[in-house]
Amino acid sequence: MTKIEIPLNHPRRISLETRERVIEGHESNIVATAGLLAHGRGEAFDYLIGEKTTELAEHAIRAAVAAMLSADHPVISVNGNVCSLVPEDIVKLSKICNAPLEINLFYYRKEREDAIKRALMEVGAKEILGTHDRPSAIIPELSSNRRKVDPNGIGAADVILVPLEDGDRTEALKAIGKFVITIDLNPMSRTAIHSDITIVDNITRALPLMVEKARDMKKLAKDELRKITRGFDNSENLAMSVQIIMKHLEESANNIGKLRTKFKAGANYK
Ligand code: PTJ
Repeated sequence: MTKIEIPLNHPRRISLETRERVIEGHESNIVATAGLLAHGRGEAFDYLIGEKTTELAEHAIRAAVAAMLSADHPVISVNGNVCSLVPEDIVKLSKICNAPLEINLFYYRKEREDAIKRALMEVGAKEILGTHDRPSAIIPELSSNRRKVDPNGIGAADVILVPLEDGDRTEALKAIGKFVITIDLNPMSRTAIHSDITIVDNITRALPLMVEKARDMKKLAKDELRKITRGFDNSENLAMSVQIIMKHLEESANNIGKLRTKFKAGANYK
């Protein structure tokens, strides 16, 4: 096991602990090797948005939770990264929204499916869809491993939460008429662009907020929930997310000199 001790006062402790969790997930077969790379890409975009949940993301979370609570058949798709980063919260959200969990892997291996199922069961999941022992249907628009779906899960769903998803599958889900919600730190990814609602935030911050919001909003009438979802504009959301990145980069460019006060630049050069 790789486990390293991260000092409590380390300025990047949360980020390093999260990275450790993904590495452990990889060692226990939950996370695909490509999942390590995907996580690194996520880290880079998190840096660019300022490593905090923006008001925009909170707005998207509200619209997403409203869509899940007012759906006839909501489903949550789980991959290796999602399972390693937020197992407890994904199970909680599934229970509050009556949205079954379906394992759907790009890099399928039976050991990975088993490890993910075990990890979700350990934190309270009662039933997991999409496993090899269940019936399967096919998304015709897709050629990858992810074309297989559970007929009682994604196959029958009207609203699907697909966090950290690849672009082809998102497009295929849209092509077969699903309402797609994603969580993706990259507002320019194909998944972000083709989804109906994109939460541009780190899944580790977004999921606990979704659980909290779902608890609050569960008491709202379906009409009211639908109004919230209909009022959301994803193109505007994504354009403003890119603006946030640009503003953050501009501020960083202006402040970089001020940050270099600890050591005089070039002082050790002989
Ligand atoms: O477990 P599997 O086999 O299904 O594979 C899962 C991965 C993630 C490897 C697979 O879906 C994949 O290759 O995804 P992509 O195409 O790399 O897309 C992942 C997206 O998630 C990228 O746009 C990343 O920026 C984003 N991302 C990564 N980590 C986070 C994230 N978004 C939110 N929170 C994160 N922690």
